Amino acid sequence: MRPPREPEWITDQGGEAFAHVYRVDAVLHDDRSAFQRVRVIENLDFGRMLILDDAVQTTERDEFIYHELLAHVPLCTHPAPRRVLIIGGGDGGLLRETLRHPIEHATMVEIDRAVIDATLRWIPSIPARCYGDPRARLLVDDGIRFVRESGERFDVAMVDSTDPKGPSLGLFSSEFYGHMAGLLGEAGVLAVQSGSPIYQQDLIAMVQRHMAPHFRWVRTYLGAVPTYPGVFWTFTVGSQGRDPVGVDPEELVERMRHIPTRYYLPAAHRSLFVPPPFLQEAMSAR
Ligand code: AG3
Repeated sequence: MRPPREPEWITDQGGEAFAHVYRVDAVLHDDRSAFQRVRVIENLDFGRMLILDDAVQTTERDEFIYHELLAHVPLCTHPAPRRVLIIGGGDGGLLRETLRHPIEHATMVEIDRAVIDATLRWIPSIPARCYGDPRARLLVDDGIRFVRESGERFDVAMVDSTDPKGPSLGLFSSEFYGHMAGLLGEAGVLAVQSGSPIYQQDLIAMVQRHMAPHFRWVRTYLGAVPTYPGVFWTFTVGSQGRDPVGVDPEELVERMRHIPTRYYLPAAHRSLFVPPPFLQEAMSAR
């Protein structure tokens, strides 16, 4: 009789000396694209998980938290968004949430087709039917180049990127935010994932510094994503018109009336921007 196989675990490293680990209960997909290793695994607690290199991107069970926060905060900050741009976001979760608003069109520019295909095949509940929506346009292309060269205009843009390494590093640069501001109108809003307030405080400070010259308001907000190292996660929004913190709560309720959510709450919108003091201190110490 053969001894039972040792279970494999995936290690998503946060800081120098801590990580989240996930048991691999089944490997559904494991491939290398031109950009990264793309895996979909099954895990008893979180369901199907999309992993790029060794970083958990999203899981069946908690994807709604990240995607609701990255979509609804900027979309509700703009008074009447019609044209939306998504950079990255290959799993489709952000596009799905975006299309729940009464917008005219959303363009998603993802560099790695392998991510789109793997999620569509193995975790179809995340993209749902977003690519079939006549308002959606999908481009497999370099988002940095698109933002620099397309010349198209948008009301709201979001950057759903991986960790700031390799090809995604340019998505955190001042130059990129400057080009982005050029595509957005007077009331334009940009939201990005800006990393962990536990082990990436320098990144948050850098994003704020790089956005500041190009946007009237720059605000960082907080969410709890159980499957990212350290759980606490940040997003940063740059806005030309309205202050994201100041949007009237009654308007938020009205705008979200037909968009039921499981994490984002109009009544809690403002408090997303108020981190607990220990995090506030850590972030502003930079
Ligand atoms: N984007 C990844 C956020 C960074 C996660 N980092 C990590 N686990 N080390 C998420 C994409 C979801 N659409």
